[in-house]
Parts: sequence; structure tokens; C-alpha cells
Amino acid sequence: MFCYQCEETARGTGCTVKGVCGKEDHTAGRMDVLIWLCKGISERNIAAAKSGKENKDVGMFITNALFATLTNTNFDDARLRDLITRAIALRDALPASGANEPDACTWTPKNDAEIAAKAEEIAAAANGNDDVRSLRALLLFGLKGVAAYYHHAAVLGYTDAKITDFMQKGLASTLHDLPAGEMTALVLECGGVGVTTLALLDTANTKTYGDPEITSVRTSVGNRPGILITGHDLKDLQQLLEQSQDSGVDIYTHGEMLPANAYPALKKYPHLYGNYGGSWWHQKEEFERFSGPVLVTTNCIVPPNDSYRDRIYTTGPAGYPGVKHIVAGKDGKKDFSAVIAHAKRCQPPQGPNAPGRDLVTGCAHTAVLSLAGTVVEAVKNGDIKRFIVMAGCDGRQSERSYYTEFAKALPKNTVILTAGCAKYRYNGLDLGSIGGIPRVIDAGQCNDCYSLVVIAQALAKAFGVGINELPISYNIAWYEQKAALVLLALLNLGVKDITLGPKLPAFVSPGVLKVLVDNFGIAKNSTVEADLARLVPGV
Ligand code: FSO
Ligand code: SF4
Repeated sequence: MFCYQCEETARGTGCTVKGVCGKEDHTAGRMDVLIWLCKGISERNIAAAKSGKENKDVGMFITNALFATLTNTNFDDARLRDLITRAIALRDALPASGANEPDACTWTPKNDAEIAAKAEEIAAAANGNDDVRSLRALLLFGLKGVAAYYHHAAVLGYTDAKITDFMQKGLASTLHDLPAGEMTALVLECGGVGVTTLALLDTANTKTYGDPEITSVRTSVGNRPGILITGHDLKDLQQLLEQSQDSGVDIYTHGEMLPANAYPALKKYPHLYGNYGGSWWHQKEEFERFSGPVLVTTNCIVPPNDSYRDRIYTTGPAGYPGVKHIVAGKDGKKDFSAVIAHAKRCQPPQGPNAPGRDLVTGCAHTAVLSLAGTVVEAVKNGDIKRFIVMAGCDGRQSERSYYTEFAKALPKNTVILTAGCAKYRYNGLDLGSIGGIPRVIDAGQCNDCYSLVVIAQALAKAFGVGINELPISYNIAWYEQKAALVLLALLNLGVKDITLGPKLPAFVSPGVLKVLVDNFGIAKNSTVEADLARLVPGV
């Protein structure tokens, strides 16, 4: 295997024996073959579209396939094998794209051994460290981010063929030898498609569940049995809330599901009790203590311990071998009765080791912009000197304590803008407020970085300046491919001088890094002191 798509990749270069995330060599191989087949499908479907013979189901198939390969999403070989079978059938039903088709358009395995051999071939081709490989990786990982966010919008009925067309264009492009300039342009275009996708998801979420309201979420536990729901899929939570009403069971959010507590159509359920635990990598300890069943809707799932494995249920793109999986019916409905019945057999959740503070979330663009007058005034009179965007992901390495220390060290006249699970490094701190404006503005899930952009654009308009002239600095933490897409989206919007950490991506070659530094001023984070001096000048 060879995988270097996430921040914790082995030795900072690539996982070659087994993933640090727990992904096995054979699982990685199936993912590589699946992606490669998606390239072949795309090549054929693009050619078929020229004569109006394209298959419109390809977009959603590729969305599901790419999402399955995102870090910490699906570890289940059987489901990946099934996707490979379906990919070949989909591809073979399309007309040939020409006389000399790439191998990905025609290769058909006779058995699993041939799939494993092909995986070896694909992994070997990924060795070396050149700019072509790096640009292809950047594009692929950006597309995985697009796929994940597009999936969330699509399950709510919001689709856009321009997005899935670009996914196919991007995938097919990697089967050809393109000049570096063309590949770079595709990577930047991917950022633009990222902006479109994030905007689509924002519309899907807010039209379906209402505009998030600034909400204080409790972190204590009640005395009834509970179900813990984690991941990003709001529709799963909504269905679970509906089905568990009056069942005597409470629902708790975990990780990236915390911002769901702020949506009017979700918070209206009185048995949505609060949030339990922190970011994804704490789940072994937290799922153990929770006592009740856990519904994992997307990434991040960590290979579960035997002690609580039978209490885990996956759904949607998430999967783990030996863990029960709940699929949607043709109408998109899911039956969570087994999870609810399981909860009733369990003890109420055990409280956290140390009682935490309530967490404030729901500071998305509509809520924050309704306070725009106050915010602009606070900037004008000097009460707020600077905003620091600290969005992104959390991760398990100790070096991530940098983000807690950075938040603590920020001067009191600064405000943190956040989204994604990175917030768990500082959202429990008592950082106070400025004139009623919380010093940690949590817009929501990682996709709600889009909200931060809308807020920044509105501030730029109010002050009559460009987005880079605002008193905003960017100190972003990344972990997986959705964060790579968010970064590309920010670059597409013209945001400069982003500080990125805690490591730079292994898939960015020195040549590609030079382009990012020269054109966008990207820098790696360093020490709290040095970064404060650089990112919060004169405050
Ligand atoms: Fe975190 Fe995981 Fe939302 Fe990521 S839960 S790390 S960017 O998958 O998705 O922020
Ligand atoms: Fe390694 Fe990350 Fe890939 Fe897992 S997802 S195999 S940790 S690079």
C-alpha cells in the first residue's frame, strides 16, 4: 500500500505497511483500485456526454465511491469490494471512449488476487516525489472533499451537475500526461468547485433545518438511556430524533455533530439532550464511557475496541467490518429502531470524567451578520483588534496542544473564528466575550468554513476594503481531505497568507509548495510566540 492523504501519515511521508489510522494494506488496495476505476468511468462518461449518451447516475456513484475512501470513513473490505463490482458494471455499460482507451477503462479482474495485484501496481506508480504526482494527489484529495460535502447536500435533495461534471473531469485528467500548468489550473478550479459545493451544502442545511441560532449546548448527562450520534450527517440526526421521540431515550451529539444543536428544526426536539465528549480521536474512551449505542454517520470512525464494538452502528458512507450497518431505503428513509431498542437495554450514559463548560455554537453567517452593526462598531472603536480564523480539524498528536496554547495566548481584544472539529482544542476554555460577542465564534462543522468566508466578505464590504486588508489572520489546522478542499476553496476566493499546521501535507512536493508560497503566501505554523508576533501584529 501507499497512502499519504492525511496529516498523520507514517513518518510524515506515507503509510506503506498499515495506516496509522488503522487502515489495512488490503483495504487501502481496494480503495486505490476503486478510485482508479472511477477514473475509467469518468473517461468514458465524458466521451459519451458528447453524443448525449452519458449515464447521469455516474456523478452520484463517484461521490459515494470517493467518500468511502476518505480518511477514517469506511474500513469494510466487503463494501469496498461491492463498490468495485458496481464500478466495473457501470463502466462497462458505457460506450468505449475511443480506440486507445486507458487501462482503467478496460481492465477487468477475474478474482480478488488480481485486484490485489492491480493495487500493488497503482501503489508502486505513486512512488517517487515529483510535482506531477503531487498535483494529481492535491486534485484527487480536493475531489474527495468535494465528494463528501456534495454527498451531504445530495441526501437533502440539493444537487448540481456542474459539481459532479467537474469531479469526472478532474478524475479523468489524471489518466493523461498534462502539462504542469494545466494540472495546476485544475487544482485551482477544484477550489472554485469547492466554494460552489460548500455554498450548496449551506443552502441545503439552512433551507432544510433553518438558520443556526447562537446556542449554548450542555455537556452534562441526564438520567435516561442515551444514543450518541457522531459524524456530519444532519439528516441522520433528524430521522433519529423523529423516530426516538417519546421513547424514553435521549440523544447526545458527539464530535462534528455538536453544531446540529443550533438548527431550529433539530433543537426543537426536547430529547436532544446536549453534547457528549470532544473531537473524533477521543472516541475510544468516550464511546466506552457512554454506555449506550453510538451511531456513526460519516468520518471519523476509529477502529473500535471489542469492549464496545457491539454498541456501534454505522450508516451512510461510514463502515467497519463486524459493525452493524444501517442502509437507507429507496425513499432515503432509515430505520433506526434497532438503535433505539438497543439504547433501552443500556444504562444511562456515564458523565464525563471532569464536568465541562457548556459549549456555544451556531455562530453561522446569518446569526453573526445579524450582529454586524455591533461587530463593525467593536472593530471601529478598537475593542476588537483582530480576528483569527482557527478552523479545520483536530488530531491525536501531542503537537496539536499548540492550538490550545495559541488560543490561550491570544490578546483579549481578539476573536477566534472557527468551524470543524479543531475547535475542541479551545472551545471549553473560558475566553470570555467582547461587548456580548463571544471570543470563540463557532460557525459549525468544517463545511461551515463557508460561513466564515461569508462573514469576512460582509466585513470587507462594510469597511470598503479587500478581504486580505481586513484585520483577519488565518491559522488553520488540517487533518484530512475535506480540510485540503477547504484550503483550496480559500485560495480560490483570493485569501492570502494562510498559516497551516501542525504539519504540511506530505503530498505537497517542494515544487508545488513553492507555487503555494510564492502565489498565496502559505506558511507552516511554528511556535506560539513566533506565530503570535506574525499573525497578531501590534495587538
Ligand atoms: Fe473533523 Fe474528521 Fe469535519 Fe474532518 S471529524 S477531521 S475535516 O473528518 O470532517 O472536522
Ligand atoms: Fe496513513 Fe492517513 Fe492514509 Fe490512514 S488515511 S493510511 S493514516 S495516510
